[in-house]
Amino acid sequence: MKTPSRLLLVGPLPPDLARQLEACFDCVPLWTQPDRQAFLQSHAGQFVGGVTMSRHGADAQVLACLKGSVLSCFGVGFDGIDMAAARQQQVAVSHTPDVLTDCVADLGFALLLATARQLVAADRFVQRGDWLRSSYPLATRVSGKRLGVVGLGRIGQAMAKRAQGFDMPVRYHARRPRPLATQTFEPDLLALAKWCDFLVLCCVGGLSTQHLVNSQVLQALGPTGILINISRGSVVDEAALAHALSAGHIAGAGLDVLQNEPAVPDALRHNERVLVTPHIAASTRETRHAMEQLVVDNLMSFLRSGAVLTPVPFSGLAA
Ligand code: 8YV
Repeated sequence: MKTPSRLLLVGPLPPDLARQLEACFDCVPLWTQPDRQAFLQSHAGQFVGGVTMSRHGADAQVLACLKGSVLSCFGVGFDGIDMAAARQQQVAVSHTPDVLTDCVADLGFALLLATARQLVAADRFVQRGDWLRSSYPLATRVSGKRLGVVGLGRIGQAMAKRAQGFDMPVRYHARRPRPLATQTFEPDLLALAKWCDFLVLCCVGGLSTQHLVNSQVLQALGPTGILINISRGSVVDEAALAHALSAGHIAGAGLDVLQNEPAVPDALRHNERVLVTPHIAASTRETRHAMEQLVVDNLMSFLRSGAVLTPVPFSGLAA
């Protein structure tokens, strides 16, 4: 039987969000159950809804347990959520788009600037006292260079908007052209990589984009090209990236996401031309707060009206 206030928490949540939910619901943590599968089966239909994060996702067992209710996800990425199962079980799935767009694009641009201008390595140079002995080597100009955007959704568009301020021509690759986009659509990713100086990944994760950036794309980007990834680690073939960097096929990479977070392959971690941040694109106090509020608002909206405010779309390349 459905308990009016029982809420399934798929994985640990940010403390402020957990506190907010605990004030309104009887929150049941899934990750502490000794037998996950047995728990989900025996509690099927007993929850008013569930909450997850992009990084926890939700598999078919969770969605079967939530049949006919709601799953509110903290994060815009839904590649970890089995959407086919959600459809089958008629679970309304929401995520947190829009509120994180600016911060993710800000970090994307920060990575782009920092990788091209070698900010971290330059700071280390000063800290080591090397400035007293020599000048820092020349870096790569950003202003006026060409930006290739993969996935022209909200975040891709926000990157393009920032690029305008740096006088950068922008082209984009997506599954299909965006009707209102002012930038040139490039249906061939290889051609885009060949054209641009910076290739920024803003697309969704999951099977549809797995290893989209492979050794051919990296070779096309070329020895002065820089790759920026603010989408999902799965979009890049990391072995191919490590090889491209060591062979000089590309100049550098700025990565906020990796395939097996928080593990970072040694070849990427110990490389001065690679800048890695620990998946922090949306991690500002202001954005996290807005995301938390949207998770709660989606849940409450579904419980009140049967519809969430920001439903997950069922297809598309852009996040
Ligand atoms: C989130 C993200 O903060 O929203 C997403 O999809 O990747 C991040 O920006 C994180 O996923 C929360 O789990």
